[in-house]
Amino acid sequence: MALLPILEYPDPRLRTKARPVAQVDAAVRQLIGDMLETMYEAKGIGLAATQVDRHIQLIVMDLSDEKTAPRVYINPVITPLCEEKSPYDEGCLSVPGFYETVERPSRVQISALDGEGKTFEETADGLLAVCIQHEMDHLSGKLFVDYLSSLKRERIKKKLEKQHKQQA
Ligand code: QAP
Ligand code: CO
Repeated sequence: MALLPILEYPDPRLRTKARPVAQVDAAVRQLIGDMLETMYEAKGIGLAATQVDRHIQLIVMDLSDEKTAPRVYINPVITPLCEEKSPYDEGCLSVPGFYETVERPSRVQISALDGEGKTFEETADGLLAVCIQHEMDHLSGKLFVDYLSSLKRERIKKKLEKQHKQQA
C-alpha cells in the first residue's frame, strides 16, 4: 500500500470527469487500498479517485468512529428519494481548512459495485447521504465550493493559492 498525493483546489485536474470502471481487477484493488490508506492518514471520511488524480468512478469512505468500516463504491448511481434538502457543514481533503454549509437532498438511493465487483444497493440518509453526494460530485469535476457565493469561493481560492506558493 502507498500514500497518494491529494490534489488541492484550485488544481484544474479536480475538474476532470471520471470514466466508469470496466473491470474490478488487481490494479483497481491496489488503488482502493492506497486510497483507504491515504484517507485514513489524512483523517478524512471520504475520498474520490479524482482527488488522487485517477480519473475513474471510484469512491472510498469510512464513517465509523473507530475507522473499522471501509466502504467502496464503484460506478455509483444515485437517485434522490425526497424533495427535502438538509444543510450540512462540509469540508474536503482537497480544500483543507475550510468548512461551509451546503444543502443537498436528505435521502438518496445508491446503486454501485463493491470492491469485489458485485452490485449492491442501499438507501442513505444523514452523513452517508451527504458524503456520497459530495464524493460523486468529485467524479463529475464538481467541488463543494461551487455551491457557495463567488465571493466566498474566491476568498478560499486566494488563501489556498497563497499557501501553495509558500509551500513551493
Ligand atoms: C467529504 O471530507 C465530506 O479541511 C469528506 O483540514 C465532508 O473527509 C462529506 C478534512 C463533510 C460529508 C461531510 C478536511 C480533513 C476531511 C479538512 C473529508 C482538513 C482535514 C474532509
Ligand atoms: Co471532497
